[in-house]
Amino acid sequence: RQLEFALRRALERNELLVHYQPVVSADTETVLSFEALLRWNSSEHGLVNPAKFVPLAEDTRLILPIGEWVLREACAEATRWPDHTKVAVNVSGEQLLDPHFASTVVSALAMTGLPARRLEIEVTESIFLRDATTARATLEQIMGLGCSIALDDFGTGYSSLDYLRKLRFSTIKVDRSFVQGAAQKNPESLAIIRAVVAMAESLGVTTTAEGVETESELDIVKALGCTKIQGFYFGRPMPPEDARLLFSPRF
Ligand code: G
Ligand code: G
Ligand code: NA
Ligand code: MN
Repeated sequence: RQLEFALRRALERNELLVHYQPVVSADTETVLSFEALLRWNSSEHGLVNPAKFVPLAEDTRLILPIGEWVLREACAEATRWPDHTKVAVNVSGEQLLDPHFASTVVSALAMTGLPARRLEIEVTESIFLRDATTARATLEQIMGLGCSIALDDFGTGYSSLDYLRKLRFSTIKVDRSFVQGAAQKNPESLAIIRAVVAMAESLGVTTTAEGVETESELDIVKALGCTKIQGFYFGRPMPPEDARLLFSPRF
């Protein structure tokens, strides 16, 4: 395929970029972290949607070199932020099951000088479907380095609670579909967010409400007790220069 051929060249042609989306505290509305989100500006295909090229990168295993690049790029960028600010990097199953993944993380931290406690790795439930034992072992290695692990898109996959018992996630990210539902007073969405927040609290895990776009969505997820908020309401994924400005005093 043509897109695959172009993606093979994307790294060396410097066509890949990382954008950063703020995650704020529900209490103080200050920035706690940024999620790194990959973007591809292809010379042939223009801006390509990650929903399209990330799966292609996974199928072709190009996600391995690309993911390594994202990790280094994001860690390097985070060294410019205030010391308490984390960066969250998405990692696919292909990356996590790669035997070199842990050493990729070690070298990204070493090369950039970012302390491990400032790097969060985001995984989805789907990584546990293929080889849960290896996935868990690798995540434990990463946690051993001092990094934290977030469980992304919670509630949309298989939602086995088994890995919540076995792994110490630092954050559960409540999928945007529940946030939207809750703001529309959908009783099932409300009940599910309540249950997730209660479970997270008793496990000592924080919760991030994803995809908060409106004030009514913000109000409801705050009322439900989510600890962190991410979404267009506070900021879209933005170039690193713009993300840095969020730390500068405004006039
Ligand atoms: O950026 P956007 O909001 O459109 O993201 C679309 C999808 O691509 C999300 O599911 C996100 O997790 C995934 N994605 C974005 N950046 C990365 C990345 O650096 N690595 C991996 N593996 N997935 C990513
Ligand atoms: O799968 P993951 O949760 O990693 O993907 C994050 C995706 O959600 C990115 O594509 C990002 O651009 C998108 N996103 C983040 N905030 C919002 C939001 O408020 N509304 C919508 N529609 N999408 C969002
Ligand atoms: Na994510
Ligand atoms: Mn998500």
